Amino acid sequence: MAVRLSQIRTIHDLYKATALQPASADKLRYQAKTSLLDRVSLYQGDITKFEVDVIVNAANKSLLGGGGVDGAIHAAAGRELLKECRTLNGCETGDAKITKGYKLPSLHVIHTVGPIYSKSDVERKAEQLASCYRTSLQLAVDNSLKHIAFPSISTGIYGYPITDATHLALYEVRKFLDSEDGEKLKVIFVVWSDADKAVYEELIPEYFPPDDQPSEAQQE
Ligand code: AR6
Repeated sequence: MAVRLSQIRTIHDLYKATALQPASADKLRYQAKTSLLDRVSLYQGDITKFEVDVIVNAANKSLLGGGGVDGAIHAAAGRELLKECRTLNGCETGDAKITKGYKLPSLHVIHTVGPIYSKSDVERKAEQLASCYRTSLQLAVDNSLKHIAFPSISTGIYGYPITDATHLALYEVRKFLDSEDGEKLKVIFVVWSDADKAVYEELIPEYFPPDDQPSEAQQE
C-alpha cells in the first residue's frame, strides 16, 4: 500500500505527540522556525512505498542498481528504470541525477552516490555526503518538485557512522530549507531500523527545535 504525504507525520505532529523531545539548551544548533515544523517529517518504513514527488536513491557510481535501498527501488520500479539509468553514464560520488519513478508510487527518483566511508579521509567523505544532500535538494527544486524523501545515505553498505551522517543530513537540509531556493520544499527523512530512528529522534530537535522552546535557550 502506498504511503501518502498526508499519512506522514511532520515533526510538528511528532512534538505534539511527544515522540520528539526538545533538545537541551546547550545542544541547540539553530533557532526555532515555526514554518519549518510542517515541512520536515520523520518516517520509519519502506521508501519505495512513498507517494511523493521524488524519493532519493542511495546508489553507486554505475547507477545500474545494487543492494540495500537501491535494490529495493529498482525492484519496485521495474526494468524501465534500469533502462533510463543506462542512458545517464553513471554518476560521481557526491553528485545526483534524476529519473522517472516508473512503477513506483513516487513520480521521480533522484539517484545520488554517497561516499564509501573510511576513517583515513573523514573530511573528504563528509563533504561528499553533504554534497549528496545539497545536490539532491537543488535538483528537486530545479525540477519544480515540492516534496523529497531521503533514506539515510551511505549508512548501510557504505558504512558511514549513523550519528555523523545524521548530523550532516540535518545540517544540510536545515540550511537549504532556510534558503530562498528551499522555501517551498518539504523533506521527509526515512529510516529503516529502530536504532537509526532513535538517532534521528535525538538529533532533529537540535536542528529543528519546537517553537515553544524557551527563547533564552535559543542559539544561532
Ligand atoms: N527504505 C528505506 N530505507 C532503506 C530501505 C528501504 N526500502 N532499504 C534499506 N534502507 P544502503 P549505502 C536503509 O546500504 O550505505 C547499494 O548496493 C538502510 O537501512 O541501501 O549508501 C548501492 O548500489 C540504510 O539505513 O545504501 C551502493 O553500492 C540506508 O537505507 C551501496 O549499496 C542506506 O543503506 C550504497 O550504500
